[in-house]
Amino acid sequence: MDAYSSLDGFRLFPGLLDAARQRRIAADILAVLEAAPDYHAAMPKTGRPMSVAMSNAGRFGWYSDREQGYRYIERHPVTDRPWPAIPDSVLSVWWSVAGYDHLPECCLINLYRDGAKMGLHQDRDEADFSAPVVSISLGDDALFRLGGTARRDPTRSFKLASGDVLVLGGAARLAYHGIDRVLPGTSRLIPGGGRINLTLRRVTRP
Ligand code: MD3
Ligand code: FE
Repeated sequence: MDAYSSLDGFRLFPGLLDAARQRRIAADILAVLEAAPDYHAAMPKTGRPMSVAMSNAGRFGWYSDREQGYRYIERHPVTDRPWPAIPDSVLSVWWSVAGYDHLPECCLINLYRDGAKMGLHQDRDEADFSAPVVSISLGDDALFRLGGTARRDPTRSFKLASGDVLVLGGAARLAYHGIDRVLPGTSRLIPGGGRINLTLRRVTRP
């Protein structure tokens, strides 16, 4: 399979998902959002809402609020119901690229609408960094920034398009990364426009 890599463990599969698979996954995720509506998580301490709206599928969902900060929770913060299951259309992507023998436990759904972006950060709220994170991009193109494992390391930018899949394992698992901006009107996949990114994660040690 064709993959770009620079940092050890960073693999980009441009256009891995064809249009039919993108539509299947988008429809399955819209159904998850019917059962588990998106919300704006808040920054720890300040309570400032993030511009990206979120929801989750799987046993654990990623969440943050002013009082308790970043964490995984087993119930939707508003409905108090368990998160919906991760759709098979999404799990099949994990099995084809993760190279990891256990199921993901969280599918974080990031919904980027009008001007939403995500600052440079590390993903370190999970108990096991030996599992990779798999990211699926759907809808509008995004400018993605990837750095190193220290905040001051140099960064480089990539465009992520609908159907692109990223695998972050090895050293890349703890790399700083963010979304500088989404390019509106570059895809018609998501009703109402915008971008959806799915990140599949292991939360606990198997
Ligand atoms: C590099 N999401 O949910 S996906 C996130 O497009 C997140 O919504 C972005 O960062 C988005 O935490 C970027 C690509 C990605 C995901 C996880 C990573 C890159 C990563 C974990 C480690 C290093
Ligand atoms: Fe992240």
